[in-house]
Amino acid sequence: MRVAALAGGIGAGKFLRGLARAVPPHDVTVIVNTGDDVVMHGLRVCPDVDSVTYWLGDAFDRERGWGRRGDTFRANEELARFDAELAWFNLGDLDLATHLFRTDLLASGATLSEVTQRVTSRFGIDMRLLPMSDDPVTTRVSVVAEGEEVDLHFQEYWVRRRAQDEVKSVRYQGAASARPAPGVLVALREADLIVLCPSNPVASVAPILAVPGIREELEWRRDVVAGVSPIVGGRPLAGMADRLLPVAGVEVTAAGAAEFYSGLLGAWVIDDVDRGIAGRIERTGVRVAATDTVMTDDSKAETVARMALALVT
Ligand code: FO1
Repeated sequence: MRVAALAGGIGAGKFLRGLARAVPPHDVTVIVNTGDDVVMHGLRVCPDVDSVTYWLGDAFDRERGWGRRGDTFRANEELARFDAELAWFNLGDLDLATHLFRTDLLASGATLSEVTQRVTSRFGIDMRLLPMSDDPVTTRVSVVAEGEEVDLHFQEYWVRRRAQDEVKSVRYQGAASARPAPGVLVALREADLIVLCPSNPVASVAPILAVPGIREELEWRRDVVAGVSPIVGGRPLAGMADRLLPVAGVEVTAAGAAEFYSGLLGAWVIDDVDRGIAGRIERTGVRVAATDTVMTDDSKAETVARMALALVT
């Protein structure tokens, strides 16, 4: 049973821990968003790749919702003493080691795929993690701030400005000329199940779909594509999956998120509380199953993963 998963951060991390209990982890390829990658103080930071790595490596800080459990922020605090403006993106001391290691290898000519393989093996991860592309793709958010339209890096919008601005549009700079990372298209072509993790559709999954060839592969293989709704009862399952859906013109419901993936989904897993809208989604030609998708532990996540598997196999 070969599985390919399209993944963002928190929701994906939780789900993939369950998937690891449902199928042999060696059979899983996780294709991770890099659109929210950012260069900070000269260091390449890959928030979604690192989130999935830390979740699967049992090192994620579940309470904070990002970074490593037990981390300290001494370096960042010291940076703030030089200039508070420099320290808005909080890099933990342990987390910094990951960025130092990655940046150094990239500078010596390694690709992001190669670096990711080194990082995930250090965390003892059996799944294969691939960045969506080795080429730079940057999610940019156009917002109205103090009456003027400004174009921001995704992290400036989300962390620095706390996602408070009115969003006009989102674009994935560089995506049109990016190539899928080695192994991505083959993994999608050969998968018995392609799963869209319960991640933010606009911020996490859409950048992956924007890399030429990936969306097309899902369209061809629609029958084996199962998504897990990141929206439960009109609210996000984890993180900020509700944000930005309105910008894409769809409602913040399990049906709206399914609509966002129109033409790509064979099946859609929703939460029990959303059973009432299952018929609406089914009428668009998508198989629907409901379960408790609030993955408060690995065994619940396993149930969700098994449901996605059952819908396509
Ligand atoms: N999120 C925050 O809300 N504040 C931070 O200071 C912050 C720092 C940070 C550092 C490394 C990292 O990998 C992620 C970090 N995040 C932080 C999370 C990140 O901004 C987003 O949640 C993801 O990019 C969305 O998937």
